[in-house]
Amino acid sequence: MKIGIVCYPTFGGSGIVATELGKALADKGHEVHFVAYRQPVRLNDQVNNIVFHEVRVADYPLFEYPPYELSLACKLLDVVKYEKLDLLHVHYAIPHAYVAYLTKQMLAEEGIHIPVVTTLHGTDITLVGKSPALIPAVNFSINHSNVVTAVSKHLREETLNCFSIRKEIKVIPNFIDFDLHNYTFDKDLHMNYAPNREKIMIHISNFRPVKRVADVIRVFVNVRDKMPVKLLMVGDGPQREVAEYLCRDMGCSDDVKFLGKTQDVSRLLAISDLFVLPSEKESFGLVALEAMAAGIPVVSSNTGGLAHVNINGVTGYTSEVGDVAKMSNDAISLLSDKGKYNDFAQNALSVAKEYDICKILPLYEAVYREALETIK
Ligand code: GMT
Repeated sequence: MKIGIVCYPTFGGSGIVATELGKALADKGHEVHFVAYRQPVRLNDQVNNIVFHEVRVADYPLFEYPPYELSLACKLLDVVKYEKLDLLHVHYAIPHAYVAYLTKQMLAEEGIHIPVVTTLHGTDITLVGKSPALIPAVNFSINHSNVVTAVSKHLREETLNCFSIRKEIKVIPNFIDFDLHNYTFDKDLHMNYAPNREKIMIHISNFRPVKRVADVIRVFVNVRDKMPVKLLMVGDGPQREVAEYLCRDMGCSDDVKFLGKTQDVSRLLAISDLFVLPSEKESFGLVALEAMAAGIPVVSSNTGGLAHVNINGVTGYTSEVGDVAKMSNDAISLLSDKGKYNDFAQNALSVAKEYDICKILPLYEAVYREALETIK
């Protein structure tokens, strides 16, 4: 098949899922065309069967808000027509689903019919989409997609509860492509961050308020009261400074490294002992799954689909959002009991293997076939 994939190219789970799905499809022989305003972060190496098309947003002094949607629709029109795509798979409802609808309509005028698959990821529904002013557009674009998928049951339920959706929403969970991740332990890197063989806790996110990074610091400080430990804070975003100031206030800056954005999370996960994800909301929690794939137990909140990925008492522990005391105790109990730690680490890896891309890719291919049927 010739598939057009539209995604946000930034350091967010939806872009990562889109990119790694596209790579796997290309590997299987499909021709994949990524369309985004920048090269997606994990589309770093040249892969057979993959073409990247950059959307250049028109810039003109009159435009206080440059029309991204229009530029994307025109780029999609061009790519579908000249690359002869079979279907479009758009990640993140806003604005990609309604841009795809516009493209579909423009193409129909020319006698070209292309189905659209929309994948809902989370914040497009839970945060952005629930702004009352956006609801009609989200309803419309979901209802006019040929096939709709969501990355967890929880997200499907939330979408059905909050919007007026007439379409079936299929659940296709996120996945790990083990071939794309190298979880080899790097002794020098470990020594660099934990010179006295301290345990390493790690958090990776885009530091938006929904990630509750201050809770990560508070949990870390409680753990550090009990044992030698270091914390790696990976990523960047609006709450990074807040977290840095909190570290200074709590006197733990020497033990916390803010590493900023990095493409190579696998190397950092491979040297870490515990992943912390206290999010307010998480439709799935792909980053927790990536940690589990590295064999690291997870201490997290129990929000949304995250509780289904990080299984309480098996792959780690889950707590109510904001329950720093319980998260701290859970982290201490895991890091101080070697036998328990090893069991949880093994469980984390086994559960991650249930989400191997080999199992998930056929589900997307089936959805594509179904979408193609809808236009026959
Ligand atoms: O929350 C983020 O960091 C980014 C966001 C996105 O859309 O890129 O992530 C959402 O999609 C991910 C991939 O499907 C999910 O794993 C995340 O749980 C989800 N984030 C939220 O629901 C807050």
